[in-house]
Formats: sequence, C-alpha cells, structure tokens
Amino acid sequence: MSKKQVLVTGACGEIGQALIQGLAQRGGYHIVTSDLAPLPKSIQPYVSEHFQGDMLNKTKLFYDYDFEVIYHLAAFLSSKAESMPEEAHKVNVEGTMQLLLLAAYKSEKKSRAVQFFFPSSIAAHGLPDAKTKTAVGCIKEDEWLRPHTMYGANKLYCEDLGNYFSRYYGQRHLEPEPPVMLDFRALRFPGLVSAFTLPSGGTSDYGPEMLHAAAQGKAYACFVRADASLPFMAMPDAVKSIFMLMDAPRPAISQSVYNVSAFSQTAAEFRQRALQAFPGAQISFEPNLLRQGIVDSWPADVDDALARRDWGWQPDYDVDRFFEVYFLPEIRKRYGK
Ligand code: AKB
Repeated sequence: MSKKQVLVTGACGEIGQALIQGLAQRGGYHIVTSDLAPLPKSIQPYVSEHFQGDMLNKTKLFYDYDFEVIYHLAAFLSSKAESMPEEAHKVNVEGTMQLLLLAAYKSEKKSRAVQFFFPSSIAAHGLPDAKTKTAVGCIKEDEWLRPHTMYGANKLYCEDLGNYFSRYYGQRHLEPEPPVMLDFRALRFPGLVSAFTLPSGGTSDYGPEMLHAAAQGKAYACFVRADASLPFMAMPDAVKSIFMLMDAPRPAISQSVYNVSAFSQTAAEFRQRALQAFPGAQISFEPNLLRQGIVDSWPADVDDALARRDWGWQPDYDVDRFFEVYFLPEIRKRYGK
C-alpha cells in the first residue's frame, strides 16, 4: 500500500517533534518536514525529507508533492511575537496563507480534499482583565474573541482564513459544480507540557520551565504571579487530540475550530507539585508586567464540550495522572533524579 504523504512545518518545535513520533508509531506515512532548524536526531529516522530554512517565500517547492495532510505548526509563540510583531505576522499569517493556497490548489486539481491541521491557541481569546477572567471562568469557542496579543490576533485570523479556504474560496461554492475544497481543522490548545522538550517564546512557558528547572535542581524565578491560572495539557494528549480530530469523518465535524482542555493550574499549584516531587526546589515569583498581562487576558479554563460531542474527545491525563503517570516518571529518567 502506498504511503500517505504528509507535510509537517515547524517540525523541530515541541508539537512537531511529538507529532512526528506519533505519526511514525502509527506507520504508513511519508513524512516531509520544514523548519528553520536542523532536525533533532531523535526524529531524523522518521523523516524522508527535511527543508531547512525560512520557507515563507519557498512554498512553491511543495507544489511538486501530493500531500494528503498538512500539519502547519510553524509559528512565533506569544511572548516572542510581542517583541517582533511584524516578523510574527509574516511567519504566522503569511506562512499560513501560502500553505492554504497550496492545499486549495491541490484539493481542486486532484479532486481530493487536502486535510489541513492548524494549531490555534487559547490566545485567540482576550479577557479585559484578571478580575473579569476570574468572574467568567470557563469559556466556549465563540466567547471573548478579542485577543490582546499579535500571536492571538494571528491565530484567530488564520482560523478564519482556513474556514474561508475550506468553504468559500473565490465564492466557488456558488458555482453549479463547486470544486473540491480543502478540509481545514483547528484546535485551540492550552499551555502544553512535555517531559522531553521545552517551549521557547511562549507565555505559558512558566509551567514547563518551572517543572524542568525543579527536576534539574535549578532555581527558577516564575515570571507570573502565584495566582496566575491557565489551562494546561500533557503533550501526549495534544498529539492524541490532533489524531482524533483529523481521523473524524467530515460529517462529524460541525465546526472548523475546537477547544480542547485537560486541567487548569495556578502557578502556585505547579510550584506545590514541584516541591512535593523535588523537595528543596527553589521557585520564586518575579512577575513580568507584560507576560502577566498576557496571562490575565487568557481564559483560566475552556469548555471543550463540542470536541467531546463531535469526535469523542477525552484527555488521558488529568492533573494527577499528568504528574504521576506521565511527567514525573519521564522527567526522573531524563534528569536522573
Ligand atoms: C504560548 O504561550 O504562546 C503558547 C500558547 C498558549 O499558545 N504556549
């Protein structure tokens, strides 16, 4: 049987590495990747071809392939995007636009919908302040869509672009025989935590940074207040949710963008867990105004009832299982503690 050709952009990022391992475990994929960085050794055996460098103006190269699925993960995360908004817009929006055009063209040409996965984020939401955030609690996909960050604005707009290309591109849906359009699907991820990799440039990074620092016996100054609260998810659940969404039959998909959630934690609760696991861990709080402001604008929890209803979403790891079954055993092996 011929292998499914897939493209993974941003392959060297945290989701990219975990996703490629997941694809390799499933088998049957011819994996092509791109990233600014060279491929880490751990995923090299699974990748057939890697394009290294800034792909923004080179997506023409991909027109020679017949990708059945595009996982477009390349992006500047929220804190980095705030310090380089123009660059972030180029990478986050123009990069997505180029790949959507490719997927739209190939879907029509081959009369087969190219599947397009886009990792959106809780950053697509924007709550006015910490007081409102506490008052509203858990929010749905269509609530509070006024992002405060360049990254969040980019994510929200790309969700709309994906929806446009998959339903209304060129108003072709009005033609008597509309062409096959691409199949765009997005998940709004919370902060993701991996035991194997560390994020960079994000604002939810204090969670994983704190835990990895404690496991290595390094002091950590947390850049948000102790009461800062965000939804988080174990990386294996993030990969599971991507596969579940992409495997779902098209008629089951009632919308192109879904919330997914697993557990919410305050920074103080993360610290407490770190202290229990690594007594003597030195974790202090030195809030940074800008990054605290971003966290205050993101929801403390998201309602993922639609994902549960439409394609049976359920995380494997609640907070206890996250620490006891996934994170601590893996991190102890990794750092030998
Ligand atoms: C970030 O902090 O920028 C990301 C996200 C929540 O999308 N981890």
